[in-house]
Amino acid sequence: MNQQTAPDPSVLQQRRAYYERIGRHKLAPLWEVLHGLVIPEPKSACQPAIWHYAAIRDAIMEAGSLITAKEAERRVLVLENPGMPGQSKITTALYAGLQLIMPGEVAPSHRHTQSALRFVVEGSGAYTAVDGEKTLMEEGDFVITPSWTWHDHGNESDRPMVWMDGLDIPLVQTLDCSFAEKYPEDSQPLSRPVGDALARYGSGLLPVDHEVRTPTSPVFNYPYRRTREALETMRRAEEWDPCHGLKLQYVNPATGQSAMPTIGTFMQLLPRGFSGERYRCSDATVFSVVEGEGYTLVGDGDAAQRFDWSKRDTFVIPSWVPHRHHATNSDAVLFSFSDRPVQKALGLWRESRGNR
Ligand code: GTQ
Repeated sequence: MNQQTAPDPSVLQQRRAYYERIGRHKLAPLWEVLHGLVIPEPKSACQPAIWHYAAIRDAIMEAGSLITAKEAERRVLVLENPGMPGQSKITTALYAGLQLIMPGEVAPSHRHTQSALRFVVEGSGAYTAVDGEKTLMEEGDFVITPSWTWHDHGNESDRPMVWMDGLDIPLVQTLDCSFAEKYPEDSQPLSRPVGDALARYGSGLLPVDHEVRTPTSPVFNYPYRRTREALETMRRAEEWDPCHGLKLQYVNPATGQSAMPTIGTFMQLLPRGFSGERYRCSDATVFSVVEGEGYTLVGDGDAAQRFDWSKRDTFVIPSWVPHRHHATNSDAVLFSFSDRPVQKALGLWRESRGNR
């Protein structure tokens, strides 16, 4: 761009007076803000951050004695991005939280236009019911609550369960299309047996007359057991991606698209000793550590931060921030989610590898 000389003070004064006059007509000069609006590359308020599970587990459990799941409706500690405090955002477009359900509790049924994912962090055997079907949840399972479906959660096991919620709350807020309502009872009636959706849609088969009516996957629990087995079998080919190790995306089997329309979900295996190459992408990404330990270098040079992580930790990498994953003493498995499907649908998504 051309170098410009600063205008003289009287001109600046005339402009200010002009801005004030046009302000009365609900007008504002673009040239004062243009360079902050149309920027050469993403510069987000979202900051890199990590939540070590060992450091926050007590606080999560304490919520269990301060408020019931029923009173809270959803007893969740929001994972607040430190760059956007008070906004209930983990990235600019997405929300995340850690939800606790104690044995015997029910989080009452409701529905909303926001889509939700659950990623089970600790515990075994609690359930989510979605649209008349219950699914029992195990660590590492990825469970979907599609937009506008009734859902309630309960724990009939004898141990607390904690899962990470990921929702497109900020995105829906930006678009002003939030609708929500409560079900008249705590629990919705069940109309299908446990496991029905997975059998019907998640076995490489579809009912012969299946029609795609919504963009969300009809499979609403992707069990970790199957995902882990896929990674374990695939690793034998020794085809490691230099940045991602071995990375799979969850898909809607009826469309081949992302399992959820607004949130992309992924699972990756980093073999022991893996040292990833530099990578960045325009979708800010939330990671949950399922197995193993390692670290991620976030940023470049002197400004780089090192996030050491282990099982159950959560960390977030903002849009376009370069990072490298490392697995140290064991294989590591990382679940992640982002707004990638939205960016892709709009032709906006970018990534870059190596030193670009
Ligand atoms: O389980 O429906 O973390 O509606 C935030 C909003 C969970 C839920 C959250 C919600 C839910």
